[in-house]
Amino acid sequence: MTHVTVPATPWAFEFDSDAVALLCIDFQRDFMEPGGFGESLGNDVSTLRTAIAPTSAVLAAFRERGWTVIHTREGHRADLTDLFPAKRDRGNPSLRIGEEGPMGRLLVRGSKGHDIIPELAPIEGEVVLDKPGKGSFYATDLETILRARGIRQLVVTGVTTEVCVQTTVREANDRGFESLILSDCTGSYFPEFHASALEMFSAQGAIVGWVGTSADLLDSLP
Ligand code: TIU
Repeated sequence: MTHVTVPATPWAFEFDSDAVALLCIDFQRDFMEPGGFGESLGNDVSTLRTAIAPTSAVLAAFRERGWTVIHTREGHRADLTDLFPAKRDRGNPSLRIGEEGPMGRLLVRGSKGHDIIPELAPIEGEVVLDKPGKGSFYATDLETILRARGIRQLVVTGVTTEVCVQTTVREANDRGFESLILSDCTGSYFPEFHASALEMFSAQGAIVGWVGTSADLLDSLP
């Protein structure tokens, strides 16, 4: 077991290696590549790509040390029985969830668009968690998996900062888990939302969590 202290905002984030997990949230083609769900909403998906290289470095560091890695994917059953009409019918996208796009059916499990991008693809032994909502705890067994392994703290990466990352770290916080959100390993289609979500996490004495960088984390590892 290794004890690690990472410089962070509002103060250092400390964790034990056997009680921490790296969470990689929704690095899926549907959000990161043209032709997917993110683009159907009118977004420029290239804005998220800056998160790939730093997340890849953190992933490599966790893998080298044999520390827990968990990947999440937002998506639905092929028959869409777990898709609320309120989610399906929201807004005026060019394609709706479940409709056929260039990467298969949008946000449907098993389609190409639902896959995690090859740069950050899971490897054998890592947890891959499918979720129907924005939060990673809602309607999943994530809390059970974390508690079964004695995990109390999360290093959080993923997209998008103010949607699935924000929802997940708030859910984690209310369940007693502590999160270090890596600013350069998260990304949003809206730079101003990215910046303000990060500020909200660590304000008021880490009311939701801690914010740091991949460089500070990597420099802190033995
Ligand atoms: N639209 C958007 O910014 N995000 C999502 O719909 N899902 C995730 O953040 N994964």
